[in-house]
Amino acid sequence: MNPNELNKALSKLPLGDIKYFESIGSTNDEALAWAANDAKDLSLVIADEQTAGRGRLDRKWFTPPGTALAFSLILRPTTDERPHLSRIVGLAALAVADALRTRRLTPQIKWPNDVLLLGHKVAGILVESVWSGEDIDCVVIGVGINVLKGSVPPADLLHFPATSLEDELGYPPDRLEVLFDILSNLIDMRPQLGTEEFLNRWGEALAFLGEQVQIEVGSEPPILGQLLGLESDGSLRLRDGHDKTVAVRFGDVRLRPLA
Ligand code: BT5
Repeated sequence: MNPNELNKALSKLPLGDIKYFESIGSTNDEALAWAANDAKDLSLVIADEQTAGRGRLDRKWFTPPGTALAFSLILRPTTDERPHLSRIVGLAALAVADALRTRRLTPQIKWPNDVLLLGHKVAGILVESVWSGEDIDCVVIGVGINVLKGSVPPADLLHFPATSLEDELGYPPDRLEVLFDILSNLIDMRPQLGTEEFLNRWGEALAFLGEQVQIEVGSEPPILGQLLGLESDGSLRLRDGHDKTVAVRFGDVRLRPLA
């Protein structure tokens, strides 16, 4: 990825500052440190390669050089956004999903933080916060997308099947165009974060809607139930085996279809 081309490709977006790295440990780590310092709203950290990319609970995220998108966007939430920060992961997932839809793909969001194409993971999102006392000062939205075939990790390293945009499209898409579309979607959708319409769009994009799923929460026995949709804060709503509606919050959760 060429930093001049990157700046040019993003010049029409109202971003803060941009930091580009040919290789970095994790863009989220860099963005969290920058956010705790003086980063402006909508500042971006992006890398061609990550050597210590992270998923949730310090699981590894693979970003080999020259093949993927790995970036972290810093948001300084407005007063209106503050009550809805648990929806930010949905904002990022919908921004990715919409960018794939414009390429005639059919993405689905595997709650809480994955984007799937035909049941295969093509993108993962990691939202982290910088706190100032009791309040969230900044939110860092980390996004990893498998763009070219070479970004897909070997199957034996995965718990869930993975794919790339190139595999699904049949041609290699331009990484910078995909990046532009995602950021532009996210910025456009941001003012709707607290609306019912946003929640409905997010809910409609969920994978396994109406299906039986299994959710593992930490080391507790799995919850089995029918996936009904989202609660207002973005928690997942299920109907369990006793016909009771239960809400599953974000955290140490893994969702799987009951195949
Ligand atoms: C995620 O976690 O899916 C969130 C990934 C976020 C990555 C971005 S890249 C930019 C920013 N900087 C960072 O350091 N992170 C963010 P989780 O749901 O915990 O899934 C992690 C699991 O996905 C791993 O345990 C692997 O099984 C699998 N995995 C790792 N790399 C993958 C890849 N490239 N494609 C598909 N699956 C992958």
